[in-house]
Amino acid sequence: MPKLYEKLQELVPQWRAERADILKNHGGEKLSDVTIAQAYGGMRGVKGMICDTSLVEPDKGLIIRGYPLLDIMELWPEQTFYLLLTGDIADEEIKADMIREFDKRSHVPEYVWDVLYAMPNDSHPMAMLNTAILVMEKESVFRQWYDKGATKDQYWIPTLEDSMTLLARLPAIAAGVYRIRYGKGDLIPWTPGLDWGANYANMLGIPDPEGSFAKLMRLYLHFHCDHEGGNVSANTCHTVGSALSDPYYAVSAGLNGLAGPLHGLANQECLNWVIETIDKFGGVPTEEQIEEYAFETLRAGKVIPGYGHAVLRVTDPRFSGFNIFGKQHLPNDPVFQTVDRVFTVVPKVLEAFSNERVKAGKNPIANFWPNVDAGSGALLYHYGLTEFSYYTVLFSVSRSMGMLSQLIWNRAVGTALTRPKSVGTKYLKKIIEK
Ligand code: HAX
Repeated sequence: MPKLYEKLQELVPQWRAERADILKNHGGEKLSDVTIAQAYGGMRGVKGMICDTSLVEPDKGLIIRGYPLLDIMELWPEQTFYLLLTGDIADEEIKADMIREFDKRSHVPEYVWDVLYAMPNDSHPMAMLNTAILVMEKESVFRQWYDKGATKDQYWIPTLEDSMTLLARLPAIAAGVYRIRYGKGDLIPWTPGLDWGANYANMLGIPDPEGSFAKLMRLYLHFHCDHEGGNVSANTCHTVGSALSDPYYAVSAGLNGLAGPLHGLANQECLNWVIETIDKFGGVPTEEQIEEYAFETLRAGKVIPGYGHAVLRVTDPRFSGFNIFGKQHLPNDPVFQTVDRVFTVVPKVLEAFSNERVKAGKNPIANFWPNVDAGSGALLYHYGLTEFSYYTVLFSVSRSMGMLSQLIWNRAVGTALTRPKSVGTKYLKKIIEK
């Protein structure tokens, strides 16, 4: 029995007691008000759900179970998942237990490969990944337990089962998507005993004589794991899961949201913009050239990908962490150098452009700073992972840890079916008249 399961057996009753106590004694207290602008504006800032796995502070960024991300940069993804769920940092013994558990569950059924090989060869890698996840739904232990009449208080157990299996298989599936979609040759099998991140790196088939690409993959998978509960993918997974759809349905739904250009897909667009800048100016551009191209992009009505955020109001610590990695491992890489230079120029450009927007009666840009996607692509590119359209798949493998840990937590405490109330324009007009 994995140590994670034992730990959760201990924690779940405590979470339930805490929830019951809060509901009984404080259930009527108000969490937030909602304005009409928020209802039109993607419910930004409306506090309407509970998420314990992580928190995003506008002025600090990602905090996983109380630990600011940059304080726990060294964690391996196995520890990340354990931390998201339990709040504890797994020691070496628990980490080894998690590695063994993923090892045991890592075999991908043959029918998944049949489906992936049958997909059109211009399919988006995200569509391939999500299809592979959905096609495995028939194996859901949650669905089997539910059909056999499991009780509500047991739901988290088969949800954990499905989550461990799905996570264990994701690196092989995602690496398979890469090799199939981009004609990289045969699939590379999972290496027993190797950790989740290094296995993924190895199965992609990127040459890595010094093991630094595996290090990057562990970091990448750790950094993208979660971003509290309200972002598009987490919120979608939560909503679908609240109908007791099993984890295969729920995660696939969440990842379909991650495939949107304002969310996870942005990372394929960021590197594009950086490379375009290099191509346009024939090498690492000067600060003046970056400024010129940034204004050109904005005045053409486009966004600067990798900058701005719905919640953050500072440089994303994930960007800072990747920057530390880049300075250690690839300081002379021209793409990395350009990303670093863009960072010194674009916030000022966005501020100036935001002022122009305001003068023209438009919204200001709320955040001029880089988000996670601004720098990660340059690192991947350096190691030879140059297919931009694949980058969101890497993000997805990682983010599945966050979505699944939130799903398990919600099943454990018995969060209700999601059902916010919508209102129509007539209703708005009525309350405006009043
Ligand atoms: N470049 C140009 N304009 C920008 C901008 C940018 N980087 N960031 C925001 N704006 C604009 C918005 O488009 C919006 O304009 P309109 O009112 O004309 O629609 C205005 O500034 C106000 O937006 P905001 O309040 O600052 O930001 P939102 O919460 O609406 O949007 C986004 C947040 C991340 C979608 C936005 O900053 C953006 O489009 N950034 C570029 C794309 C990107 O990097 N996405 C990845 C985000 C990280 C992530 O979730 N990864 O999964």
